[in-house]
Amino acid sequence: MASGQSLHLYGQMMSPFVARVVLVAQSLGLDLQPEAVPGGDTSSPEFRAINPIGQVPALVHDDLWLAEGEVICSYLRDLVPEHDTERHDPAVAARGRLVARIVDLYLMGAYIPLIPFRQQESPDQAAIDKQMAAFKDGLGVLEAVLSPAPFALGSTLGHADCALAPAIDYLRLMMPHFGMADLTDGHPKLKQWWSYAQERAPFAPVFEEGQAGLRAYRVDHGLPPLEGL
Ligand SMILES: N[C@@H](CCC(=O)N[C@@H](CS)C(=O)NCC(=O)O)C(=O)O
Repeated sequence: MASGQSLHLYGQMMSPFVARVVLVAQSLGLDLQPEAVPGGDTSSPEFRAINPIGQVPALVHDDLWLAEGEVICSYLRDLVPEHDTERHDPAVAARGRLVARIVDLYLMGAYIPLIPFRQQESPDQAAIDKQMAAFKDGLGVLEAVLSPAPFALGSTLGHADCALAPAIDYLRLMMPHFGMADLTDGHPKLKQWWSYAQERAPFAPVFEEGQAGLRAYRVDHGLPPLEGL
């Protein structure tokens, strides 16, 4: 399979889960650009028919539909195994998936319950503190796993970078609201990796597109501007 022509990825680049799939596809030589969600909304019947979970990303490839960013990334890697540079070494491949899982379960997983508090005038501070403690634990675990040189786990771009970069770019904009001004403070390996990744290809164009989408979304929804966006 040489091109991504019969593949359809649904979602927006402002979602770090979607941006991950785009970065993985690029690293595999697949040109996969996200398309607008059918029916205009993740709750539409048209989209639910593709992905009953009702979240982006979703992938359609002929008769197959898939959901969940990590599952989609694994599918793409299996589609073009000859382009998957991590496949030859099970330990390297597994470490990349471990970073992705830390991102999903312990960073994004700790952040997502915080989202409703952003709009509340008197949010439950104890509940926020609990999620923040979990988030900080997640950052600590990530720090233990990273070995930047200059990519997240060594000298070549890997799955870990594709999962981590969009999530860190998103979370660095969101966490100041909860009192965490800089995610990299106290995390020297994350800081080293981020200082390399933040302005370089293939990440920077993906960040730019995601940030433009997030700006537009916030304007459309009457949300206040975010520092750094
Ligand atoms: N577990 C999912 C999480 C995906 C997710 O949270 N997607 C969000 C956008 S970042 C979403 O689709 N939310 C519902 C919506 O936007 O309507 C994955 O790993 O792909």
